[in-house]
Amino acid sequence: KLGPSGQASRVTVISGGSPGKEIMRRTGDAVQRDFPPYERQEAIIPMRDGVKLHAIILKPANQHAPLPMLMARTPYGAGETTMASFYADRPELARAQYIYVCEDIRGRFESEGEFLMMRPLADPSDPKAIDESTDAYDTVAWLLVNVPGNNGRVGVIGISYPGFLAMMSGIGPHPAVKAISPQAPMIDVWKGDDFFHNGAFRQTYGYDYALGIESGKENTDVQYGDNVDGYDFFLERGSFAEDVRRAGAQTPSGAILPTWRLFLDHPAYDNVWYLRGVEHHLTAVAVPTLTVGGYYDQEDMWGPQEEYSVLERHDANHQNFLVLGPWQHGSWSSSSRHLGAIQYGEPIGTEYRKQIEASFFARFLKDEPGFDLEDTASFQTGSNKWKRYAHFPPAESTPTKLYLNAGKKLGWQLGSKPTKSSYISDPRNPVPYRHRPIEPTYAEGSHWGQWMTEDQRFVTRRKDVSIWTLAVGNDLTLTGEVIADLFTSTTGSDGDLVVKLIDRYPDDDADPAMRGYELMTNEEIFRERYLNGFDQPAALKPGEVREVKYSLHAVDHVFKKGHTIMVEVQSTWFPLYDRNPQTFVPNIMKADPGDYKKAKVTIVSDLSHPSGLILPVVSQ
Ligand code: PG9
Repeated sequence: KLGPSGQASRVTVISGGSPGKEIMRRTGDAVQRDFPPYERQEAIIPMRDGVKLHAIILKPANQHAPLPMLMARTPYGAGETTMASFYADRPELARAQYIYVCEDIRGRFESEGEFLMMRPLADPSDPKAIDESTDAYDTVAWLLVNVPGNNGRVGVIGISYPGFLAMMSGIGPHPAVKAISPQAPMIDVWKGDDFFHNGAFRQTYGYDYALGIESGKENTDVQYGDNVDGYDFFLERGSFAEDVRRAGAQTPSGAILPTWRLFLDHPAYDNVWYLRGVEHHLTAVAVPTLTVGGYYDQEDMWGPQEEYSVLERHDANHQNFLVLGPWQHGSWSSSSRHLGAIQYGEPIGTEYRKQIEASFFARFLKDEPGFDLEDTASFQTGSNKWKRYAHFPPAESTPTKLYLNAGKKLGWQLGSKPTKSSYISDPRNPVPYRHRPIEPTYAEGSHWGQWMTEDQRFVTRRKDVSIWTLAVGNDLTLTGEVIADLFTSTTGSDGDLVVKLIDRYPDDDADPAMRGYELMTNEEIFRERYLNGFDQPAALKPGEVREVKYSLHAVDHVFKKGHTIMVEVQSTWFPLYDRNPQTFVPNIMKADPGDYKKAKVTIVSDLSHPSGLILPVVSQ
């Protein structure tokens, strides 16, 4: 059965026997690996409030000396799939010999208690209060006493939800926790991770993920219907409230799924989301922390970048490390030499796992030499080279504005001619975010994992997309954060802006598959009702020009000579994001069909409105 986690669902054990010799199949390549034999045990671990959590423990069968424990906590089932992920996703760690522990979190699979999506941190002054951090603490305390042969040190690792749980283990950590690796952790599901980005609701993901995980203790497959394209499915229903109504009873009691309820009742960044925002609680680097993220992570790209940069402010002891690469969600566990159309030239996941991940845990859990990362490792696309930086972004990265000039040209100087570009954004005909048909997120054969590297030519001819270009004369290296800074107006009283930075390959590229290819390097949405603050939705004044400035996240890419830089702006990105009615309504989740109106969106660029992208230029 496919689980909601891309990570967990990619590996299937097709033949077992001795746990030391697993034969595994990954999407696309068959792998047989030999591992030292491990013995499997199950444990029931009491938490401070009496709730018992279930865990699986794998111990190397021929263990001669005390070993550290490597722990993952998960909502996706600590059973076979997750155990296989230890062998398949982290073979270097499996071979290096750790006592591996995988625990079902509260309310999931075989653990007792209630599951709460992204459980907020509890009040630390209340000794009875529980959260994911106290559960990790209690689990470690129990393991130290009850698992013979451990060396008294624990590392915590996980991707995505388990990445968030790894980060939680490092907040008020048990003293035995000596290293954590939050990988693609969601840090704030409203600001930039799974459920909203800058206030725009991730309709397909919010719908699919909550249904997949909250309709029962185990994962549920989500269907839209036979041959139903998600674009039509969500367009026909309209608002999210209508999606929920049409889904019917999702729980035995008939209650609405708890996370759907949160979406419906808390569309803005109120206390419900603020308390779940991990960034507000990161006040110390309590243990060495190796954060890993993908430049093409379709789920949690924001989390790792935000986590690293907040921790960096508290990193007096240089224990905050970052690895970024052109990976989709969790794909550093694969040995692939490419992601969709992007060729890396080498299996960069394997290199990362061997040279950084395995040596990080060996250093902090076993005192072995070899971990030589000063601060950040990043795989730079375009040059296809690993880079190491003393800080991210590196000191030599200079924020430089690339202006939107007249004639749909980009320029390093603001043009002398004022310019305006307009399009009609129609919520009844929204711009698709990827090629259709759009399958349920985790359905078999879904293209969810690769959409961010899709060739954008499928939308560039649309009339509701504005484009500016610049031919690249010399190789242009960008390393750091890209910021959109646009001056826009709309005839509506609400609206969304979507900005993409694209590397267009030349028509005569040496690789025939890449000729004319339009590869996004950065992209993001902003819901303009939140221009005064994420907790203060307000109507826009029709026709008024306002500045919309927001982050398009980090990049490490060389735009090669002969390529073209493109900036694209549009106002819908469907059904990844719900449609903005473009008429201000108090709660978009509950908008009526009549609220969705066409609007004319204008992007202005002149002396007093210098629209452009602020780029982290390293060299050109
Ligand atoms: N991206 C998934 C997720 C994390 C947290 C909340 C909701 C979804 C995951 O793969 O775990």
